[in-house]
Amino acid sequence: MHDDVPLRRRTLRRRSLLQAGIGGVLGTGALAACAGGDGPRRTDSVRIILGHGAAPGNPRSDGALAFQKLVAEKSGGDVEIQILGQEAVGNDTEMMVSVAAGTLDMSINSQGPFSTYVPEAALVGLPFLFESSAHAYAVLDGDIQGELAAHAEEKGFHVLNFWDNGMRDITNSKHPIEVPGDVAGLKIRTPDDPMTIDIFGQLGANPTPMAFGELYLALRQGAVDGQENPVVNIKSSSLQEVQKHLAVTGHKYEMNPFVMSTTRWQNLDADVQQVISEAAAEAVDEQRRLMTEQTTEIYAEFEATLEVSHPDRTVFREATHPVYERWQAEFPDFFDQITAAADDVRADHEEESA
Ligand code: TK8
Repeated sequence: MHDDVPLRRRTLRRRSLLQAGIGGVLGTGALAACAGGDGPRRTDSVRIILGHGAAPGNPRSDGALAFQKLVAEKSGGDVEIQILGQEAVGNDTEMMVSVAAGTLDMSINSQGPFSTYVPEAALVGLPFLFESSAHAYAVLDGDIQGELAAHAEEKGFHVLNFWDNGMRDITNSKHPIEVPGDVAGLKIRTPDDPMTIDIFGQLGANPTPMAFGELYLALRQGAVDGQENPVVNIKSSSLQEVQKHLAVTGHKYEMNPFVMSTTRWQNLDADVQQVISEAAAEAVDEQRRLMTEQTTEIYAEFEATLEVSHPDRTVFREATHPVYERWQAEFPDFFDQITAAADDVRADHEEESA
């Protein structure tokens, strides 16, 4: 029976039938096959819902589309990724809750909301830990990802990989930022991220956590003076329209954890898991490539359209040093691990360019 069907595709179909009983979202073909009791049919499918918070044209959004296409190709159309972007199924914090509960299959989420479950992840955003996104990839893709993924698994998240949310800069509507003292007194929106709140509190700002989707209006109405994000996110959500000053501080790096509900993951056939892992590995490369490309273009554009300052980072690093001390005291082992890894990669780069 079914000798004409390649093994891999046959397994995918059989497994999708099993999922009908576990609450997976299924195509009608599978239901018909169940009802008819005459075995798997061509129309059986596994459908997986992927939520994210980025705007169309953002590398995260385009990377999600690349992932969707790769999964379709690799599974011969048997596995379908349905994307719900731009906070359509909740903001980052809400999507993390849904993935943990298993009511949302996957999310390309953000570092802060992820750190609610895996507190160590916030340390990826230690101020001035990384000099560039490339520096961060070299550190994160090694043992650090494994370590954070192990913690995440206990909380109900299977980590596929870490996408790039970029190096973060500050925008505001009040005045140019040249020295740390210029940040003091500004009402700055932050993500739901304890590290960012700590950094901006240390600088004397009034950090105001808020969902990303509410940010444009809050800036336009003056509910907050400014915000901090990579220029790619600023541009794809048009925040430059409602901000006057950009300070290229590169004060912290963030990754976007690509997570799947552990129960949903474990209930997938090994073949489907492999398709998803491979597609995620290829999609992250594409997303990082788009980030690099867009970042350069957008900096050039903003130099012409915004009041741009390039503060001395050494001064900002010194001003935020107490943040290091606090997080080191709280997570001594992971602090040592990530700062040592960052130093090693920096030393390698310096050696190469010497
Ligand atoms: C959008 C957010 C955004 C993040 C933030 O989903 O909240 O500032 O940088 O990318 O994840």
